[in-house]
Amino acid sequence: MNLKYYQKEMECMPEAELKKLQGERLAANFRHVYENVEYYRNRCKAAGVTPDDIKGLEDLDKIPFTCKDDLRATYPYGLFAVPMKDVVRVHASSGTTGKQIVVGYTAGDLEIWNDCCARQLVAIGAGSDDFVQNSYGYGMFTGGFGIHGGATKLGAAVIPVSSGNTTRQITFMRDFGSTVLCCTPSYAAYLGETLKEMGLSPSDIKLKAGIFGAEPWTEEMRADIEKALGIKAYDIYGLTEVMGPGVAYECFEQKGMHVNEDHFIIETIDPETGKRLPDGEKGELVFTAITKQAFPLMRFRTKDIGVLNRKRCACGRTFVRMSKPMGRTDDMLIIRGVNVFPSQIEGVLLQNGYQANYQIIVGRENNNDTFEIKVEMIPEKFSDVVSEVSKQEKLLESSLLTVLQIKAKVTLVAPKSIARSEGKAKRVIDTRKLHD
Ligand code: DLL
Repeated sequence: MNLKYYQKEMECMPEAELKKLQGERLAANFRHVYENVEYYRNRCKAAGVTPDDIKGLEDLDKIPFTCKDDLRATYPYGLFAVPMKDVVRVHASSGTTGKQIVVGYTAGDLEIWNDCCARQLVAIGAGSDDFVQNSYGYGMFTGGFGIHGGATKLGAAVIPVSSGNTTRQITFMRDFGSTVLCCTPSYAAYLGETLKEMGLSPSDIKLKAGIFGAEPWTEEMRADIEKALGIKAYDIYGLTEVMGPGVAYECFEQKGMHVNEDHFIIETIDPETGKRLPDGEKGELVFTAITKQAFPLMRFRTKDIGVLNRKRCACGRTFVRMSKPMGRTDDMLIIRGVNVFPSQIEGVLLQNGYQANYQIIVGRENNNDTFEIKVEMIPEKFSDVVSEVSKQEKLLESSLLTVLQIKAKVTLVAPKSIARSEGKAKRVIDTRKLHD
């Protein structure tokens, strides 16, 4: 195995040096946020914390948390820490109420992001000779542009195909000689099936590796994808609020994802008490951005559950490894790589004159997510004429598509046919086994 690093001086920095660097960067960035974000300054004042109190890593616990609600309360730009003239990019993703959460980047932030994604590509053996087929969605989603920036910085040739148009993806793969594929794991599995359906096999393409993330996937799925596409499949973790893809990346070892600790501090906390947990204990992942300037969140609670491993990795990197996320503390679903909150669905139903009597059914067929919403007809709209029912279903499907950015199959069912609950409504039936 030919071990390569993109920024070895950082990726393999001795632990004591790394901690010192993190402490210095934390103190400086906390001051930057405190001085420039009124909302957060007020939070700190209420907690009795000033920049003079934060001198190093040992003071991390004093810093108040940030969560998705804070992004909602300050929509769209209230948490930005630089003047808007210095912002060169914004991205967005679903928030809990259907309102998007908005994040921004300075030119310097984009360079950091490019470096983080380039590290991932190099860690799996990619270099300037590679053709990176980037099938993550381009647009407000961070996946497409994030990987694009990393691959470009590395000097690889990017094929910016974005997601969708699956047979064309295979044609490009074959004709353009793609060697690295980047997309969600469910899309990778679908591409594998399509390859087969087109009468082709892995020997007809030049792919050698893939970088798949943005949604939960299992080791079984990894094995399926590796077989179907004839590649090594690697995991990548990230989230819009923190940066996008590239917050953490897998190396050849495929045993956890290295967190880019020179740019982010990761902690695990008890989601109930907010208390910091020792490494090795399962808890909610919390990130602090210590170098980003436009949108640096302090102690952002991700709601993802995971475990940290500080044992030295055989690859030589000293960055801590996080496990695959093992679930979430909220009700966010990730369907075909898109974040979906049941509250968004409920909002659309109510706006369309339906009641909150519905059931979301998510499953997986051939490694692809299925997504159906059963909705009770209401007496005023009741019809037993098939064409009328189907018209109403189509209307709802299109309103849902606008809000969710993903297609759901709507089935209207008879009034009062969905079981009423006596406690918390069980609105989601998720039969996917996404966590090991
Ligand atoms: O999914 C960023 C990304 C793009 C990551 C491309 C990797 C590749 P969001 O849309 O904000 O950002 O969704 C973030 O997705 O809190 C996790 O719950 C989940 N997630 C992301 N990566 C993984 C992964 C992008 N490798 C949310 N495994 C996060 C499991 C993941 N879940």
